[in-house]
Amino acid sequence: MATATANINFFQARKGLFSWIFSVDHKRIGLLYLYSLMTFFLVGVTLGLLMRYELLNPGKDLVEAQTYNQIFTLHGVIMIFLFIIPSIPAVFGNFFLPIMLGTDDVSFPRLNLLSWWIYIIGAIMALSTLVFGDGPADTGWTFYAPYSVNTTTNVSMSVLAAFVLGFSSILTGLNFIVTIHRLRTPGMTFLKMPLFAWSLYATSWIQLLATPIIGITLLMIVAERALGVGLFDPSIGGDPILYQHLFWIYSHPAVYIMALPAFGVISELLPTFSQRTIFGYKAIAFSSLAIAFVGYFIWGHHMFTSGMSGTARIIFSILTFFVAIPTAIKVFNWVATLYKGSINVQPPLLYALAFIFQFMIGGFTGLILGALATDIHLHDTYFVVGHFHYVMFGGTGFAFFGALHYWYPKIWGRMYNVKVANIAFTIFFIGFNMLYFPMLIAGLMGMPRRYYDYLPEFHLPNMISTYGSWVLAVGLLLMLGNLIAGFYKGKRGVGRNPWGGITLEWQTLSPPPVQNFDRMPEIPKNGPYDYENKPIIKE
Ligand code: HEM
Ligand SMILES: [Cu+2]
Repeated sequence: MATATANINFFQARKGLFSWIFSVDHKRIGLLYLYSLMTFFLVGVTLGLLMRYELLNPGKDLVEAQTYNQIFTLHGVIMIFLFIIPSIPAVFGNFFLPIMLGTDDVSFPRLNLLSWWIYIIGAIMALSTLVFGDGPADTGWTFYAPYSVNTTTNVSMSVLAAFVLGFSSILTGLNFIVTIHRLRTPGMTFLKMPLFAWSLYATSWIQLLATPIIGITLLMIVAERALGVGLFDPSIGGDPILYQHLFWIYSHPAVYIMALPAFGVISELLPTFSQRTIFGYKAIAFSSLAIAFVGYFIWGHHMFTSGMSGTARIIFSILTFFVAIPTAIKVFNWVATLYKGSINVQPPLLYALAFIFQFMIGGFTGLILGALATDIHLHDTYFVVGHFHYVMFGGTGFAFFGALHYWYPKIWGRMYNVKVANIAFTIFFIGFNMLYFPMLIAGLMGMPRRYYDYLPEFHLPNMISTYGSWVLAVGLLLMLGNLIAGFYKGKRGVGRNPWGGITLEWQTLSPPPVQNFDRMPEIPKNGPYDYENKPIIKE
């Protein structure tokens, strides 16, 4: 591999917009996803801030009730389908999976480019509802029937967008599964794969098997709206509960499409910054598969108040508790990795620690919602809104930004300002918890979700939450500003391995050459996290 061109890095290879948007290099595609996904994320954040502003005081602050309904729906659609589902796999999976496996690209590079294009088309469709038809859907991101069949807002375009985006997700999953089976470098057995690769593997199977279900279900909504076929609307002979089953059969596993890659990232960050071999490699690897599997059988916990039989509700409740087991196994192993580690406090580690803290709040509030008795009280309250933001944003979102700070020097060959990153993290972390913890309290007090107004008794938690959203916005802007400043002014010469990581991406140049490696990577003999026999990486 050590040819003369091998040292041209992937930024230098070809220049110009077209060399990017038609690139089949997995690294460039990863960055295309990064830039587009961050743009949509900022749109979603803006909508979130608007909602929080409306909820600052009881009564109308900013927008009408109907506008508010459309804002939370668009916010949900953007955050779920355009940001958090693709996030870690599409950006860091694309960029790093082939490098971590010691190979030069994914199995189907053109399909990979196609999935980015499909993603962009789906995103444009989702945002086009702002100008076409009666405006963005007002159903909530769940599109529950029969309202979604009857409202005049542009539900059809929103669900078609989600349908199209599903293909992008499926193609990425397919690509990763084949890449992991076929392209591992000689000597890299399954049990020598980094845990990030394991997590992507489990995720990919969910993407491949569950996504078609939501695709078909959403098409049924379009058919129902256009032709009145009578699938979900009881006034024409349909069954709205059927819609809820079909929707959650995908959308619960989709929670693991969001969570598993984040677990994978955390399993990379902790050994690096504890400078210690990961504790319980196999347990972490196999628990990802267990979560992916059990995750298929618990969708009914979203429907405890929808009119399911008592037996079904008890079974779904018990099965929901089962998924806590493999998840707890991971948390124990992470904490054990930190224990007796030699901890090197750096920005990525801060994000990882915040992840563990916030994901645990998300997980425990999830158990409260999974318990049949307590869910009856909490269903459709702000407790749920607090819970899922802790999981998706406090969990996966923080893992995403941790990954960005971790792999930043590898991707761009420069280093951001660490001090500013630490300050930004602190503000972001405080803002996050100020924004969402009061939602849990408001929910316990009985405040329902999806309303633009509330009773005066809920004022205090709402006020704190809105102030928190401003603190969070400041932290977020500082973090992104610091990362962007780093592209232009960040210190160069970070070397191959600035953090002392042990997976293969740290053996190559920063930024990586077009072919990924300038020489054959060495696979650590005793598995991927053997800090006792850490290979010495020469510059
Ligand atoms: C600045 C950041 C954010 C703010 C201020 C914010 C705020 C809010 C608020 C106030 C609601 C509740 C609306 C209601 O029930 O009346 C909401 C709903 C929601 N948020 Fe966020 N959010 C933010 C970031 C995120 C992120 C990062 C995600 C996903 C990763 C997300 C996903 C959702 C979803 C799925 C809903 C439910 C929408 C629905 O009810 O259909 N949010 N958000
Ligand atoms: Cu669920």
